Amino acid sequence: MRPRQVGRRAVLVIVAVLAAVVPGAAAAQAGGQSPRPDTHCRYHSSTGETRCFSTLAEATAQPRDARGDVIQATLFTDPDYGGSSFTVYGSEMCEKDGVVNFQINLPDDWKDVVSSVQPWGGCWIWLYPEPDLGGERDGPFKENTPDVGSMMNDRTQSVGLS
Ligand SMILES: [Ca+2]
Repeated sequence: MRPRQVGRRAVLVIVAVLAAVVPGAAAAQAGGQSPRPDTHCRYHSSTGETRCFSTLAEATAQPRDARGDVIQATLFTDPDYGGSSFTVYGSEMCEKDGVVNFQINLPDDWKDVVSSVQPWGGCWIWLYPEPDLGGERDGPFKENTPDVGSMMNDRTQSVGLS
């Protein structure tokens, strides 16, 4: 009996800690259409987990996450890498094999807001106006791009990494 009680308490403590460090995630869900200003999230495509912080430096502090996953891309809501950001961690660097190696459907509050992008991990970024890589895409964005251009500005709903 005693070990089980201890275990339950430990779980409660962990839940409380998680709730304390991810205020942005809760606020984004409650807020609806767009991320809160100055919310910096990291999305782990291996697990589907998203965690948000108050600065980009916090969101990208680990070149590799706890699973060893690498940063593949950062998306920004404003031009010139401003506003809120969404950093994608994936299982490995992209290969230059002519196909999209990774794809991400953006959460609802990150749809139709992306204005600038930074590729990492050897990836090129493709932006799509519909979920599941649907619609007429733009890219590849091979380098830091302070303005994704009129075709895809505030229209991205899914992202391909190649
Ligand atoms: Ca925008």
